[in-house]
Amino acid sequence: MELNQLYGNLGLDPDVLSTGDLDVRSPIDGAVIGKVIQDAAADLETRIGRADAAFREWRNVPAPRRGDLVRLLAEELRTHREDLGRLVTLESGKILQEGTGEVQEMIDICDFAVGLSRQLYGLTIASERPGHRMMETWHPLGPVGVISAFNFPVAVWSWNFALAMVCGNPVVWKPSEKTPITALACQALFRRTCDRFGDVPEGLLEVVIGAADLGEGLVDDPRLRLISATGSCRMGREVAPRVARRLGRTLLELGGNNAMIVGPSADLDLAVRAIVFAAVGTAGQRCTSLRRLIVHEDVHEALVSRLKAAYDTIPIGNPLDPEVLVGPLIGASAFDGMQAALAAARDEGGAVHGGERVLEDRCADAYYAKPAIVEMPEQTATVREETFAPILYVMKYRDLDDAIRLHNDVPQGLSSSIFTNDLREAEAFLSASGSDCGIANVNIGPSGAEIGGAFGGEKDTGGGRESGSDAWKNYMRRATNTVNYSRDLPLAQGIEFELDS
Ligand code: UN1
Repeated sequence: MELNQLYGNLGLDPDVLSTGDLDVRSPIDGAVIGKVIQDAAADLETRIGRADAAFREWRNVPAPRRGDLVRLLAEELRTHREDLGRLVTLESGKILQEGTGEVQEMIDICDFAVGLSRQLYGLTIASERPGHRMMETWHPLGPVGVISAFNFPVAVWSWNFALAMVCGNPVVWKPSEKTPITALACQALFRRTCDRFGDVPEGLLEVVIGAADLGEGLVDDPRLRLISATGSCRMGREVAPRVARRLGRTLLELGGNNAMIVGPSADLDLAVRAIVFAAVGTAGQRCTSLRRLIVHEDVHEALVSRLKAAYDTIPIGNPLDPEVLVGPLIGASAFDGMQAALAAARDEGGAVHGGERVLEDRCADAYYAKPAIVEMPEQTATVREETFAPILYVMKYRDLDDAIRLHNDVPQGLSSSIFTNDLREAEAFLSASGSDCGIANVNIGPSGAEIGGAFGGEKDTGGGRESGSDAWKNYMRRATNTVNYSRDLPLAQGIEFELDS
């Protein structure tokens, strides 16, 4: 399909996309697919101001009515699932299945949010005072700043946006500089949604395009009551104290170093499929990608040789080709980071299988790499770091307690899994002394979570939870209300405070 036609379908003006000062390159071949206009600091002020003004109106719209707007957005997304999925592939390089999968994830969270718009429940709590009622009310929090990463350019934003909308909060969104066009497409689809809905304040969604300094502008602005940021642990370490300084809230979704333990009773056929999808899917550029494999010594050899054979036949290439399973890395620095990690792992005694650049002759300006398996003698410094590339470190264990210790002995705590048919092992892994991650699975890989659960992780992953379950509470403020319907004024804690009159 012609690029301009694709843009047109999504409501983007191709002329506007050719006049900007930021070149957007597709990782597929390095070609420029658009020139977008970057915001200046003054634009940021206007945008946050608009979101703040919109908040004053939107917070008073009943939540189910707010949900209706999200329902219409989901309709728009259903209509444009294929086109937006294709744009995700062009801009981020993930295969088309995953590009459209990401749009499906947006539709799913919108549907979830529509239901939620009638379920923003508070508790009623027994009061210790006679003739009193105590309850909790959840109110809209305020405008939310969302900072998103290139690897899930639209889904992670939508987790935040759909919930923020029904919770009554406008969003100011700073997408990755590498994927601004998908953000502008979401904005265009939302604009259409608003036109159909009628009577919505301007400023419910403001998109800010530009470099890190604009992100800092969001982080420091006290009008943005919540900053929801997805990215590296390094980024989180900068964002968290800055937001804390102004006593704002953060929701951080940072790095993962996700592992799988494979026990002696594991179904290896299933395990191989799960491992390959989790380790090489999205070219290893998911925060939930499988990076460490901890295998029982009885099945180690069989599993590793099957994995190597599978890796040797994985189709790598243009992610628009339906046969391809591994697309390009996002760019040169991702490839360099991968090579540096492999070199370091080699120095630490690792045996590297794969990892080299491929298709360089056909795509000199794109970075395709063969996914790597690295057999490690132990969990070295390199293994403990997250490298955003398809590298799978494999280690051996004998005793499950040791495997769990190794599993948890990394700074990050996002996602994890165990393959076992032994109930005791599975339950031990899920127990309080098992995996220390925010996501712990049995007999499925660590990636590809559904939207219904809370998504996020512990330790250096930042502690935030977004998407399903009760993650909506992040986007609201809780008021505890006590109502006295008696003719007395009893005080809590039985305090007597009588005036002489
Ligand atoms: C991310 O990589 O930032 O669980 C999010 C998954 C996806 C989301 C990943 N649903 O792999």
